[in-house]
Amino acid sequence: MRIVVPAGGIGGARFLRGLQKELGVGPDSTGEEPSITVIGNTGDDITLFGLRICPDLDTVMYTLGGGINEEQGWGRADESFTVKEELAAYGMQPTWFGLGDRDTATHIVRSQMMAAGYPLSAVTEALCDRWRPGVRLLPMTDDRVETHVIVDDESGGQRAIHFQEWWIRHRAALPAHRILGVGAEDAAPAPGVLEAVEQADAVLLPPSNPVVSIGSVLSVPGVREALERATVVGVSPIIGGSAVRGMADACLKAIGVETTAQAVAEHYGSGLLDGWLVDRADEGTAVEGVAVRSLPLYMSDAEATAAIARAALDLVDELK
Ligand code: GDP
Ligand code: FO1
Ligand code: CA
Repeated sequence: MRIVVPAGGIGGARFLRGLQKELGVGPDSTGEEPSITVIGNTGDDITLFGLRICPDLDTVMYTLGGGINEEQGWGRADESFTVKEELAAYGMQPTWFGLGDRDTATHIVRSQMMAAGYPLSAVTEALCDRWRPGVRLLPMTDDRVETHVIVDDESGGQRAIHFQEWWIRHRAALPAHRILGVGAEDAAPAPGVLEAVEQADAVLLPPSNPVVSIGSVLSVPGVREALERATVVGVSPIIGGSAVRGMADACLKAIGVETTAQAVAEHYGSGLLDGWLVDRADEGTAVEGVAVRSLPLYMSDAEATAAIARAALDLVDELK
C-alpha cells in the first residue's frame, strides 16, 4: 500500500502521526510497505538572517522524528532563544520571528547545503537522516515559492508582505486582500513528487490549511492534475464552522471561501476530491460528486487521530 499525503505543518504532522500508528509504521520505519510519501508545503518558507527556514517541512520532520515542541506544535522541544536575543541586541530585524537555538542548527545545515548547490529535496533527505520520520518527506518543489499576503499600507495603498510576517507578527488580523504564491507559476514539482502520486494507492489530504498549505502544494504546475487522477480522500480542517486551531478562517476569507467543511470541499472540487470526511457536527454536508462521511475529527490524541486515518483509508477502499 503506497500512500501519498500532501501536508502543511501542525495539522498535517499530527494526522501523519495517527496514520503511522494506524498502519503500524515509523517513526523508524525503513520504508517497506506500507509506505507514506509526504509532499510538504514550502510556501511558508522564508530567508531570515541569511538562513533558509522551512517551517512546514521542519514541523513534519520534528513531529514524526520525536523532536517537536508538543504544546506549541512547531519548533524544537527543550528550546532556548539565545541567538534570537543576541541578534536583537545588535538591532537586527525582524524581532517577531521565534528563532530557536536548536532549530537554528537545522537552518544552518540547510542554508550551507543550499549554498553548496544542493536542491531542497536533497537537503531535506539529509536532515531526515538524523530525524528518521518514517515517511519519505519531499518538498513540493525545489524552486523558490513564497506565499505573500496583500494588505493595506499606511498611505492608503496596498503592499505585499511575507506570509510569516502576516501570520506571526500580525496574527493574521490584518485584513488580507489576496494571498499569492510568488514563483509558483514557474515552479516544477520536486523529483519524485509526480511519480509518487502516479504510483499511489491512496492520496489522503490531512486537515491542513486549505489555502496556504494544501492550496500551495496544488499551485505547483502539474501537481493538481496528477492528484486528480488518483483516489483522493480529504479530512476537513473545519469543524462546525471553525478552524479548530490556527487562523485558517482568515486565509479562507481572503480567497472568498466560507469557513465550513462544505465550502472547503467545494473549493477543492469533485475533480480533485473523491471522498471527504467531516466531523459529526457537520453531518448532513453534501458535496456533488464527492462521497461524504462523518465521524469525530478532533485529533485529540494518537488514538483519535488513528481512527480518522482508518476512516480515510476505508473510504478509499470503498471508492476504488
Ligand atoms: P500549519 O501549517 O501549522 O498551519 O498546519 P496545517 O497547514 O497542517 O493546518 C492546520 C489546520 O488544521 C488548521 O488550519 C485547522 O483548521 C486544522 N486543524 C487543526 N487541528 C485540527 C483537528 O484536531 N481536527 C481537524 N479536523 N482539523 C484540525
Ligand atoms: N509561529 C509563531 O506563531 N511564532 C513564531 O515565532 C514562530 C516561529 C517559527 C520558527 C520555526 C518554525 O518552523 C515555525 C515557526 N512558527 C512560529 C510556526 C509557523 O509560523 C507557522 O505556524 C506556519 O508556517 C503556518 O503554517
Ligand atoms: Ca503551514
